[in-house]
Amino acid sequence: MITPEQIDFYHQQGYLLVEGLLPKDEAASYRQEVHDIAERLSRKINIDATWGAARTMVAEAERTQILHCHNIQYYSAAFGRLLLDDRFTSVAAALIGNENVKLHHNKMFIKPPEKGSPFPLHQDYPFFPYKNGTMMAAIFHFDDAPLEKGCVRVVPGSHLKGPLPHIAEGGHHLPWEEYPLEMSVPCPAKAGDVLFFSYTLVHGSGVNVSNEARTTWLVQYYEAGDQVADAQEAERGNGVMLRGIDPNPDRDF
Ligand SMILES: O=C(O)CCC(=O)C(=O)O
Repeated sequence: MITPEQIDFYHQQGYLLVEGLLPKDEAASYRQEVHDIAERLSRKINIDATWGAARTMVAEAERTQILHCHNIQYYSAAFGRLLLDDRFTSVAAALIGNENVKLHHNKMFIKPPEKGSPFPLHQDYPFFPYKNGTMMAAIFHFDDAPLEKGCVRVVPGSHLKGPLPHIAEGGHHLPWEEYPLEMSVPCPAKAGDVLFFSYTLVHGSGVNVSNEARTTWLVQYYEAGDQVADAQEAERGNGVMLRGIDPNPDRDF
């Protein structure tokens, strides 16, 4: 469990790195699962998810890649179990301030060695606006993510500004001139650490220039009573209860 000081830090800064949420050997086994999924999928489809906007952050000659897949609980039961794991959901609930937590979606990322794609600074809000703004992300680190691996970077306290206008083209991102990547603070992490943050926190990441892959899993979740603010793309898995109950059930399948 986390301390009241950690909860206060989250509310003031918009993020919280929980160190050692998973033991290193367990993180290593999820790392292998993620790389195995990427291997199986890559035989059939292109799973590079580099944003159009990220392409302009690196020279054409240094073309980068990020391997990704959404909702990997459909590809390996290990992630179905981890989604419901009390070590994760207890922190998620404490930071949301509510015991009822719903999944929005999740996605694995492998930033390959020497050429792992960056993410321009952005909030997650414009991708899936919700009425009460309870949406959060948790990034599980399955291997070490120092600065040179293109670790996640944040602008502390930026969540307090609320939703900001984004440029939609090439992936919702903030204007470069006002929000260069350099204005953000790197959040290096170790295998087993989990970075929690609000979906109005400005964040991004740099290129992986190291000789090892960076392997992460991002889980996006919200307070179960929150509702979509406008029509948006349906996410497979959205609505699954991760903890507690749905206080307003409205469907009978
Ligand atoms: O994994 C990263 O480096 C950042 C991912 C991110 O910002 C996102 O998917 O919205």
